[in-house]
Order: sequence, then structure tokens, then C-alpha cells
Amino acid sequence: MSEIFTDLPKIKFEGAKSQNPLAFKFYDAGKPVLGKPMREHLRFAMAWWHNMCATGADMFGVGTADKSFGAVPGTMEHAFKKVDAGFEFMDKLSVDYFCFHDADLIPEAETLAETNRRIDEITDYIKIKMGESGKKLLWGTANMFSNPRYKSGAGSTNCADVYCFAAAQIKKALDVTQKLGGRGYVFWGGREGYETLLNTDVKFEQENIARLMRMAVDYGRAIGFRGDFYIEPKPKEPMKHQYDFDAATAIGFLRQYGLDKDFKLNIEANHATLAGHTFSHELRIAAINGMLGSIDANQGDLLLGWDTDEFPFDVYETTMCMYEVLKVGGLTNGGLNFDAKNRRPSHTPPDMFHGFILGMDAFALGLINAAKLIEDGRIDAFIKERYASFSGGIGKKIVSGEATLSELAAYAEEMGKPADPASGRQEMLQGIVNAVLFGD
Ligand code: XLS
Ligand code: NI
Ligand code: NI
Repeated sequence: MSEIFTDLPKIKFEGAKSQNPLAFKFYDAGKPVLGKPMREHLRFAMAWWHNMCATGADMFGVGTADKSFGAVPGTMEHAFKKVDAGFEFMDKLSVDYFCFHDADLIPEAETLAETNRRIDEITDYIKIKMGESGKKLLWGTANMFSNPRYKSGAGSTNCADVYCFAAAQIKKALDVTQKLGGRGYVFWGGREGYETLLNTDVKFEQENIARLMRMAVDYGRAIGFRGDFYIEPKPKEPMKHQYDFDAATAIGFLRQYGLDKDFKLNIEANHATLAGHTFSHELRIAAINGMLGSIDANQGDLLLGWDTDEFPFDVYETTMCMYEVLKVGGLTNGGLNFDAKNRRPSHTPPDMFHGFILGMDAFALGLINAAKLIEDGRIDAFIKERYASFSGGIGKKIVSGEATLSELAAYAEEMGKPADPASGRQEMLQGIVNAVLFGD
């Protein structure tokens, strides 16, 4: 097999002082952080759809990047070339995992049977490449949003035939996820939502989505899939309103339909900000509910109201993300999937490399910084102290669940003026964060 990224070398760690754009400045795979090598903390993954497929087309113009890899797009030859290119790319960037949708791998055929045959053929090849390279599948998924048949939803469609087509796609995507030893399976509901309540039975649609997910879990477990199922929340785009709005909404849905034992969340940075939350907020909500499963590591643009899927570079964001991840003890089956693409004018193969180097270095810095914040301990100590009034006296009684409302009312009547809540000291804490991050 001939080399595809011929002018691009294997990327090495050269340290922060290096001026070589094709080198890692901070990502040093083997370097231990809090007793574990960076590579294990971070588990980077390549998103097949952006890296191997997307050419930069947008609503106003065609693609600018050539991702043909020497074959004609839309053919099986091209599908195989993407595999060669993808594995060479992962090798050169030292990215250990990848993620895909069924539709990223092969061109869809006229019949489901032929599409599935193509999926079998390409995944046989991917399996061989995985064996040779040691690369692993972080998660698989089915694209149930691009084809016009899903115009009114997949699990939430008004058409039972389309619902069955979605079921068939999920079944096949689960089969190949299992075949390739995938650690997770994602549901991102791009078309699971509505444009107007005037034509929508929200309760019925949500119940149908839950039924489909239940069937997926039952089937997946029956074929031996032990990984995690994930919902990837996103509030809107392409739909005006998507059901999996944010982490809290998705958790409520999973509990309502008894899916919470098998599902966790895949939190995407850009989706968090679209929902009007910070990335850290979404991670925290997932974490405190035992559902922080995996992460789509990208970055949005707060001046734009859509999913720009940029490579992450904001080190405050990556720091606070890794802070949440470390606090929860790491991601069990999950990792950091670069659901990210180059900007349209950055259209050459070196740009693909620069995107990953940027993202991997930003997360390496985030990991180092987060470990420093934890080791410093001042934030933890402050938060603990802030709630000290609940460690003794009436506060302790409240927390232990022994207090009644009448008892608290009687206490309040007797105490006179309540104590003044201690200062939140936000600015002091922000200063501590800066000192820890930039102090040496
Ligand atoms: C789109 C989503 C999508 C999922 C996988 O906004 O982020 O790419 O990650 O279907
Ligand atoms: Ni995503
Ligand atoms: Ni997204």
C-alpha cells in the first residue's frame, strides 16, 4: 500500500520551545500525569466523517479540500482509500482510536442488502488494519439524519417504514461496532425533534425513540456488546428543537424510560454552548449523575449560533474539561473524539495535521493544568469550607434527613437574625486558577 500523506512526517513531541509546526509541543504520549501516561488519560479519537470525508462544503459553496485520496468519490475504491488514508493519518499523529457512522465508511447503495454487503466488505478491511496497527474503535453509530428518508425523524418519524429502516441501520451499525471491538455506541438525534407543535405528538415521538433505544440495547447485549450506549445531547441544528436538548434533559429521558443502566452521555463542547451552557456545566451534570461517558472534543464560536466544530484551542476550556474528567476518575470506556473540522480556507493535507496537533496539544495542556489545580487543592478546600454550616448542628440534621419542616421553622423563629453567608470569593478563586496555570 503506497503512502498517501507523502510529504507529511510522523509527528513527534519536541517540547514547548519547538518552532516546528509539525511537532507536538505539549502532547507527550508516555509522560505520566497523576500516575498515568497522557495517552491513557486522553484517548484521542479521529472522527471518520470530518477527517476522512468532509471537504468544507457549506450552504453557500462546494468543498475546498480534496479528500479523494486518488480515487473517485462515491465508489468502493474510494472507501478503501479512505481506510488507507485514515490509518496512515492515525499512525502519523499517534491517535489510538477512531469513530464512525455507517454512512462515512461506504457509499450507500440502492438496496439495504447491498449497502450492508459493502459495510461487511469495508469492515473486514478495517479489522485487518486494526490488527496490524493496534488502533481501536472508540464508538460506532448510524447516520440517521442525512438521507432524505429521515426528513421527519428516525425514531421520531411519522412513518413506520422509515422507523424500520432506522432499526435496520442501527442493527447493522451495532453488528460492526461489535465486530471491531468498539467500546461504545452513540445516538445523536439530529432529526429527532420538531419544527412546530402544530404537527407533532411530542409524547408519542419520545416514546418511540425510547422503544428504538430499548430494542438497540436488547439486541446489542444479545450479540455480546458490553460497551456503553451514549446519547449525545444537542439542543438544535438541524432541527429547531431537538429532544436531547442538554445533559439534564437526556438524563431525565433515560431515567423516564428505564434506559439509564445501559446509557451514558457523550458530551460535545460545541453542543453545550449551543444549549446556553458552558462545556464544564454539561460535563458536571453528566458526572454527578454517573453518566459522563465520552467526549466530543471540539470548540464552538460564541459569536455564531451553530455547530462550528472547530479544533479545540482554548486552554481554559480544555483545563476545566480535564478537571471534570479527573475528578470523576477518568472516562471508563470513553475518550476524546475530535468531532472537529478544519476551517474552509484551511484546505490542504498539512491543515489536517495542524488541526490534530492543535487539539492534542490543547488537551495535553488542559490535562497538565487540571492535575495542577487538583494537586494545589485550594479550590477543593474552598468548596468544602463553603458548606461547613452543614457539617454540624442544624445543618447536619438537614443533611442526614432527620429534620422536619416544622423543626426548621421553629429553629428559624428562635435564632433571630440568620448568619451571613460567607463570601463566594469568585475573583480570588479565578486569580488562584491563573496563578496555578501560569505561575511557573
Ligand atoms: C453533530 C454531531 C455528530 C455526532 C455523531 O452535530 O456532533 O457529529 O457526534 O452523530
Ligand atoms: Ni458530535
Ligand atoms: Ni456536533
